[in-house]
Amino acid sequence: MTDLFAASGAEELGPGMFLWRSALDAGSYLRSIGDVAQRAPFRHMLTPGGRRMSVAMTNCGALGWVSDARGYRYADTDPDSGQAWPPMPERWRLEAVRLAAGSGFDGFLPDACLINRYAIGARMTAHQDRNEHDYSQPIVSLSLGLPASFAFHGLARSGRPRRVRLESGDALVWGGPARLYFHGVQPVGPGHDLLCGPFRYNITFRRAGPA
Ligand code: MD6
Ligand code: FE
Repeated sequence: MTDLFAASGAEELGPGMFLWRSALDAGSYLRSIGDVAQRAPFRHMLTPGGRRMSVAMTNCGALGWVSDARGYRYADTDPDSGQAWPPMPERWRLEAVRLAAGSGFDGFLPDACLINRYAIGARMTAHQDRNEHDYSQPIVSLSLGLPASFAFHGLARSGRPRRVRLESGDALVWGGPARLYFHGVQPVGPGHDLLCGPFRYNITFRRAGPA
């Protein structure tokens, strides 16, 4: 932890990666997730390779991340309903912008918010987030519910990753030199969270379209 960020409460995991422990009111987020999911239900998308993802997903905001046989991309409508994604709650947007600024990324303009739901055993294999237009914009990632081990490499997938345990209420901000790091989530272990039950939720804010 550097002295600079110790005062503000963030731990600098590496260049461009900031971990804010216990930064969030998990209960308030969970209620808003329920509102989004009522209009755009969680679904297990197909990978371009034809596998069903173990993580269930939905989106809010102007653009939503989707995957199907045609590939990964952002879409301005929910392919299951043909309707626009539910709006991004303004409180969420403000908190994402605040966390980004507190991590040194001023001027974050999120237009996409992906909500991941992990049941016990669900995981995410190592990937890069590179479907966005502007890599100068950071990613803000919020964790709720069951803990998970988040693994990150560098710019290559090879080698042993570093691991960090993400707990309910933690926020991870990354950008700059870390923006294109490979990363993934180890299978979520059995457990029961007081608010979220047998689930982990991850909310990621991104600038997907041109700034
Ligand atoms: C997750 N997160 O924590 C998956 N990507 O469930 C991500 O894939 C991710 O947390 C980019 C930046 C932050 C993230
Ligand atoms: Fe990612």
